[in-house]
Amino acid sequence: MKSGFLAVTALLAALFAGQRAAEAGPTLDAVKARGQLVCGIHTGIAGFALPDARGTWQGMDVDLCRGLAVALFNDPNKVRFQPLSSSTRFTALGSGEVDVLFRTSTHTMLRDVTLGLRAVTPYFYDGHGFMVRANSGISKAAEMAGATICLIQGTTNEQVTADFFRSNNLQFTPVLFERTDQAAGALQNNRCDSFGTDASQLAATRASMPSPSDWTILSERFSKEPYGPYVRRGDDEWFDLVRWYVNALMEAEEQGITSANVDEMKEKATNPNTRRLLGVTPELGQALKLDPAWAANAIKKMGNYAEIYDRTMGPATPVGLARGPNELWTKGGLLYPLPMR
Ligand SMILES: N[C@@H](CCC(=O)N[C@@H](CS)C(=O)NCC(=O)O)C(=O)O
Repeated sequence: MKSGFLAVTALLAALFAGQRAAEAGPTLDAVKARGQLVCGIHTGIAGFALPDARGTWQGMDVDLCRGLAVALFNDPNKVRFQPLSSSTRFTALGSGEVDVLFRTSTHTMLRDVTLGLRAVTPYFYDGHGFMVRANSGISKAAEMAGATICLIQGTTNEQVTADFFRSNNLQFTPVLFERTDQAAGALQNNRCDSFGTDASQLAATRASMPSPSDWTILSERFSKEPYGPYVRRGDDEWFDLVRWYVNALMEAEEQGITSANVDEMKEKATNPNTRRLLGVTPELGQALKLDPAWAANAIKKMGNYAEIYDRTMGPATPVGLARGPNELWTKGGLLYPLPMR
């Protein structure tokens, strides 16, 4: 009887240890020991990740990486950016070349389940579209029978385009490229009739054309393309951190906390949700093994979700995208931050 009890206890202890091992993960410790985050980003697209005239990376994905560096180190410069093409991004993450991807990457089931990675949480909602010459006479994709379509290798857009043409019994010829600038160049040189990619990427590509008004983005959307950060599978601690960091930026917007008022809110807030988010009470930071001010610091240095969106791709920028589905749920959009308690 006694040995049976001991065996059960030993089994439970082993199971518990196994569970703890699964929860703890090497990434946070490695990032802390390195003193720097390594973030996989796009090779160059306005609005998400593009070097400015001084060579400094700008864009939403870039700012999300910088904000994560602030949550970790209270320093937006403690991040190294690793540009990755669509076809190499997931293997680069899997092999440990980067700690996280913030790289215009759609959260799909098969990527989430089969790549040894995890899509964390959506931070930008988009859909696949097509861009054509304004004088092409094409107003909908069904008019592109026999067209040559520029696509980027290793993207969801490859499959979405093939699905659309096949399901409509239309022929098309794909021309595949590794980088966006190559596809945009081929489009301008009439090597293809259309460029097929996410609408935000089309808007950014169009804005960077010598004569944007020569190009039309067809109004139809052919897929759901929710962008999520990706991390390696099996590292729950790091997954949690990335997930709740993204959530915190949306939660800050919902609570009206901005880079301009975060200090005052921290000092004066009586709302327990605000006090928890800003680390006046320390439980959220403790749960993530971070400083209690992790979210307050990120908001102060990089802004809440709205501030990041507006300065990188909002209507006042060359990309010029309205918030649309990327508004908070309280304003008719899809952003629904989870409760932070
Ligand atoms: N959301 C798509 C990818 C969207 C995207 O990033 N597409 C283009 C931009 S049009 C690209 O990959 N460009 C490659 C590059 O320039 O590195 C996916 O997850 O597969």
